[in-house]
Order: sequence, then structure tokens, then C-alpha cells
Amino acid sequence: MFIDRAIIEVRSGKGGDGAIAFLREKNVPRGGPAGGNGGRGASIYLRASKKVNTLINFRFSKTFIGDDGGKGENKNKYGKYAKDIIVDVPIGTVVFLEKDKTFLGDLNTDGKILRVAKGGRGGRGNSCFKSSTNRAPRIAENGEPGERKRLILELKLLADVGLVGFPSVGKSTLLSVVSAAKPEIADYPFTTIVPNLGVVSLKDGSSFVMADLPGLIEGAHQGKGLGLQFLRHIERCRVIVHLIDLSNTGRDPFEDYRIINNELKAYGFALAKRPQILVASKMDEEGAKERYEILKKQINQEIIPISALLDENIDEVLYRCEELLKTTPEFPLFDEEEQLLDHKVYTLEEEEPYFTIEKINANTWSIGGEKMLKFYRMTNLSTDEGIMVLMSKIRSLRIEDVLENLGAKDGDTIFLDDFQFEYIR
Ligand SMILES: Nc1nc2c(ncn2[C@@H]2O[C@H](COP(=O)(O)OP(=O)(O)OP(=O)(O)O)[C@@H](O)[C@H]2O)c(=O)[nH]1
Ligand SMILES: [Mg+2]
Repeated sequence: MFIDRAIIEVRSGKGGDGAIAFLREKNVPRGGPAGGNGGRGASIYLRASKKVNTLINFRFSKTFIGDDGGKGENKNKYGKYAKDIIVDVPIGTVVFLEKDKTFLGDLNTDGKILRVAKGGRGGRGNSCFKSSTNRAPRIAENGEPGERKRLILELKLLADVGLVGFPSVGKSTLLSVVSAAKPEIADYPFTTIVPNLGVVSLKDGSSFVMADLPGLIEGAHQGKGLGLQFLRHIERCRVIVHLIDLSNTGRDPFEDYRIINNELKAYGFALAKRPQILVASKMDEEGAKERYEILKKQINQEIIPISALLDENIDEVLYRCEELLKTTPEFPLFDEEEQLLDHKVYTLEEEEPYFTIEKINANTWSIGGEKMLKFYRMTNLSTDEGIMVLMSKIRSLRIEDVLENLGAKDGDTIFLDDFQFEYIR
């Protein structure tokens, strides 16, 4: 069975705890603090890979758990970094958070990688908390917890050409005539439930992938029929071949045409802007020619009349497809810029920032800002509790995130007035 949707759980590892230790050497009666930092927990990544074609394996293996980072040790030894987990998924997998359907990424090219759960950072050992007032801090941070998320993976069909139209208009039949695919064909609606793919090879040596798709009915964009599933698949098709049934269906062909186009428009994602080839199907049926003449007048666009049964005009459709594919770019599934705009955070009128960050040299940074310095100076750092208060302030202001964005690297030195600590992510 073709599975195009899976739900998985990912859990990144917790960071290792920082250590509290002191140097005890023969000739150094009161050695300084020497507790090392904890190691980073394992992150979990998804990677688009040519080697995987379906999401079927995620039916059996659904949970991915990263190892925790190692604890810091004495003599300033860092805890072990846990090995990240990389999970291969088919090219074309789109990832969402299950809980609120937030879009996380579109793995649309081979090798593209997406971090879906960040490993916790290791806690700092006590040697990080030395200051002029507290030379032997008995304090260390615990590692940052890992993340736990449930993800929806969706594989969008990667086809160049998608066949759309009402149920039973002959989409699967056309696919079976032009490719080696063997889709089910029957005269009842919704014969096709999951799309079939076929490779169409032309006489000039070129080829493209065509997909028949489940039939579409009015209200599909609200989930009627197999609608939404169908529409999800077609997002990946660059060219749409829109089949209009000219046999005696009891419906009006022009009305069919209008309804399908409205559904494409209502679903969004610029589906309606895809280049469309109009095809009148089942021209061998009685009365088809008369209906075709009427339809031609109603639609001011070329409509290719075909009969899959008699193999009439089929090549014409294929060459039109090829022509359009040459000039049609791939459509981005999600406008990533638009996504960012959606999440833009607006703040009130410019307020003086709580803190500022200045780069002193390649691996040294300085935190400033009047409010931050005031807070620092009012904190009694001669006790471990005082240091902890300061560190949690730094965390709650997300200063470390800002440092990361500015390019700070593990091991960099951060100054806050005369206090000094090590940057670790
Ligand atoms: N006379 C005639 N019948 C056709 C032609 N093409 C398809 N049919 C018939 O139309 C019926 C439906 O064909 P399908 O190819 O299954 O239609 P579909 O569009 O894939 O239908 P769904 O998968 O249900 O959406 C079948 O009974 C076919 O034999 C044609 O060119 N001429
Ligand atoms: Mg079909």
C-alpha cells in the first residue's frame, strides 16, 4: 500500500549535568574549582534521501530517542557529546508539528536536512562560575532537558503532470494507455483512492512522470469525497491535465469544468495558477462531438478531444505536456518567506533594550546595557545562590540565543562587567 502520511515521535537527549569538583594536587592545598561541563544531548534530524521512497517504514518504527550527554567530570573534563540521530525520509516529505500543525520544513531536495529536536546543552561545571568574590563556587548547572515532539510527515507525490477531473472521466485509463502503470479502472466513482504513477516516454527520448489522481467533486476543498487527499497530492504537479467527460454523464461539461477549477482555486497554494491542458475525454461516445462543439464556444481556450479507447489524439496531449514542462518551474510548496512573515513578532514603541552584546574579539563577547548592568551589580555574587540568580536571569532574557545568532561558539568567553563565564550551547 502506498503510505503518504506518518506520525512519529522524536525525543532529543538531555544535556549532561555540569560537575562540582576542586583541584586537589599535592602542592596545591586549596586548588580552584575544576568541575567540567556536561556534554550536549543528541539532536534528531530528518534528511531527504533518494534511497527511501515511501513513509511505510514509519509504521513500524515511530519513535526516535537521542542519547543524553555525559556528565561533566573533574579536572575540567567535558562530559561526552551524544551522537546525533539522522533519520532518512523520502524526498518530498513535508514536516509539521502534530499539536498545532506548525510547518517545520519541506525536505524537497536530496540531502536536505532539518533539525526536528534539539539536543539539550550540557550544564556548566563549577569552574565556570569563578568570580572575584566567589573563588570556590559550589555550584553547577544541570543539563538542559531534551525536546519531545510528535511530528506529522507527509509525502507529496512528485509528479510532473497530474490528471484531474470528476470521478470516472477516464484519468486512470489515460495513464494506463500512455505508461506501463496498471491502475484500477472501473465505471464507478472513486475507483482511484491513492494516486498511481507512470513514466511517460516520448519518441524523442524525453520522459516525464504522470499521476492519475482520485476524482474531485464539488466541496473537495472542504474535505468532500477524497478531496483533501487529492489536493495534497496535486500540489507537487507542475502541469495539470484537466479531463472533461464528454460522454453522456447527465451533467453539463461546462459546469464540470467550472466546478473543478473552483475547487483548485479554493484550496489555495496557487493550484489554480498551474498551467492547465484541457482535454475532452471519451470522444468515441455518442453525442460527444456535439457536446464538444458547445463546450468549445463556452471555454475560450484550446481543448484537445481524445479517446483513450480508440487511441485518438493521445500523442497530442503528451507533446503539449512536454512543451509546458519545459517552461514551467517547480512550484515551492510553502513560501518560506511568507511563513516567517506570519510569525513576525511586533513589539511596542522602541524601548531601551535590557541588554546589549558587543563582540570584543573572535572568541570574547561582552554583555552590556544599563538595565542588565544594574541587575548584575545588585546581585550578591559571593554566594552560590547569587550566581544562580544571575544565570537564570541570563537564561530568561535569552541572551544565549542572541549570542548564538551572532555567531558565538562553544568555549567563547563572555564578560558581564567583571564577571566572566563560558558560552556553551
Ligand atoms: N468510451 C470510453 N470509455 C472510457 C474512455 N476512457 C475511460 N473510459 C471508461 O470510463 C470509466 C472510468 O474510467 P477510469 O479511468 O477508471 O476513470 P477515473 O477518472 O480514473 O475515475 P476515478 O478513479 O473513479 O476518479 C471506465 O469504465 C472506462 O472504461 C474512453 O476513451 N472512451
Ligand atoms: Mg481512476
